[in-house]
Amino acid sequence: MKLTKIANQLNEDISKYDNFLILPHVMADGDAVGCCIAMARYIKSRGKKALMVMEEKVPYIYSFMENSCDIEIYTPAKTYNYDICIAIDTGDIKRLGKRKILFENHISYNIDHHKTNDGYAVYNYVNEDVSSSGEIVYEIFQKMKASLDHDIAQALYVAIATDTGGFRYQNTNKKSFIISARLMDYELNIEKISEWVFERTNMNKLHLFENTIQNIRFHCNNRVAVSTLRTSEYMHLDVTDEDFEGLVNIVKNIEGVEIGIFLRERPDKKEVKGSLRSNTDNVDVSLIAKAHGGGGHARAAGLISSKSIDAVYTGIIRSLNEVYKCTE
Ligand SMILES: [Mn+2]
Repeated sequence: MKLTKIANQLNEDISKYDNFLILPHVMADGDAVGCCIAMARYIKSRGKKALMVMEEKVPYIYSFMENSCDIEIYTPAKTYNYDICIAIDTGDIKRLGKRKILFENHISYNIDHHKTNDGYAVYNYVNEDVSSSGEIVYEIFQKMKASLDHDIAQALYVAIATDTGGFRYQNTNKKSFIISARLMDYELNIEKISEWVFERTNMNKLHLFENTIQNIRFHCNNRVAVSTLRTSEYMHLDVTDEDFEGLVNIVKNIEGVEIGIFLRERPDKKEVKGSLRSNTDNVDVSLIAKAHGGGGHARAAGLISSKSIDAVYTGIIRSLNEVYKCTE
């Protein structure tokens, strides 16, 4: 679907229907949380009911936006009454976790920027040429001539700022700055937002840093760096999924490294979560991730696997050995 078409369709549906569910992907990041808050708050401003339904609670670093809209953690036993379901920043239906059942038999929207998106909704808008879903949601609002407010602008700014790594990653483009500049019209407190989202740390996170650095191993003439965290290494710490965000950057940022990979065991779910980053146009990590059950972007991709951490590690290195034509 084209941007104008999805915007018109959504505009009509907001006028026509009363109850909306807004869904970010599992282990929601700043883009997903920000976009969903913006969308839920906007729909509510049109006098309709909009509930953002999360798989897990809002990560602490985004909790300062929690009161901007109605948010709940998904309860399978509960009956949700709604007409329309909107997934944002969610590359495929599996990324909705247990909530994928909410998507069935309803009018559904899929608004996203992951190039591996397979168009799983009734109405799909996927644009892989933008930095973030935040840019897309902003443009949809523009087309709809939506009136924004401080909290909507703040949520969209967080979406764009986090997916661009604070306007540092390769996906940062002119439009990311222009849209962010326009959002500044709503008197955003950039210092406060940045402190919440980018600056804060704690002792538990420092322990994760320490172990991540200790476990770094190199492959393919030091062009590939991998670090791992096993459950046994962090079970004693009071950490949640969000505390592992960004650890992949430790390996990605090493001088000379082209591919940085971070793998960790998730204790409760008996699965392995992997983050893959590429510093080069020569290697598209979304293809490597896809080959191992994940997806994402050329420079940043991820996967969740039910195999052992050693099996995932070996499999990924085997794929990269083929790409780099090396043997270790
Ligand atoms: Mn995103």
